Amino acid sequence: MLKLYAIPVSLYSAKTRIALRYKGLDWQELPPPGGYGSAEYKQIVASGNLPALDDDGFLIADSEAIAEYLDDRFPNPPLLPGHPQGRARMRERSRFHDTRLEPALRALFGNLDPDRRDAQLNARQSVAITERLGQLARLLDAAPGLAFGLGDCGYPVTFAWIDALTPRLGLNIVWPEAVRAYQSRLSDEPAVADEFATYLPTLTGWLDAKDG
Ligand SMILES: N[C@@H](CCC(=O)N[C@@H](CS)C(=O)NCC(=O)O)C(=O)O
Repeated sequence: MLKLYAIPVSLYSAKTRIALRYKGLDWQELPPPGGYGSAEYKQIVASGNLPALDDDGFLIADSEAIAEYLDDRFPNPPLLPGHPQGRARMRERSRFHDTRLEPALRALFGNLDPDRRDAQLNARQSVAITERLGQLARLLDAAPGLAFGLGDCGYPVTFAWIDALTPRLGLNIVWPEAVRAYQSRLSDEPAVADEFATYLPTLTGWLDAKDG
């Protein structure tokens, strides 16, 4: 059986679970021995980060590499369209998530500790996230009608984090209508709904515990 090194609240672990669920695959989830970033886990995964997939001894890290591997290994249902431009658009969408939108959210993680909240960081990242959401609206507009795929697996999770942090940190984020509509379409996708049935309560509980 596939093994996934992951932890429940990890954003990229949830992205990967959405890809696994979309493919209808079963997997066994394992916490990283010693915790992520630990010397023990780095014996298994050089970079020490999550998620990582073990397919019968073949070990691969990075959610994007994992999703593309799963698509090659288990082609149906596909995570990438058949035509070159559709495939390129899906990859563009996915990389925009991983390298642009999610890092703008992640910059706020230092503010999760209520004793160390930096109001200027909240204001700066509200602007940065708003700008990225505006750019995403343009990307979506350039690629209408793509079926659910690789490029969509990370967004529902990052959107959920932005929504959860907005009242907690007092963020001021402007959501383009097209991005809210995209979020709503994604939440109707069964792989996303299945993941969210456990992920959203986990995320809320984790953030509540941080808030004390
Ligand atoms: N680009 C990587 C990012 C993965 C990532 O940042 N994972 C976080 C958990 S959500 C992590 O392992 N952080 C600890 C670290 O990077 O050492 C991917 O897509 O898998």
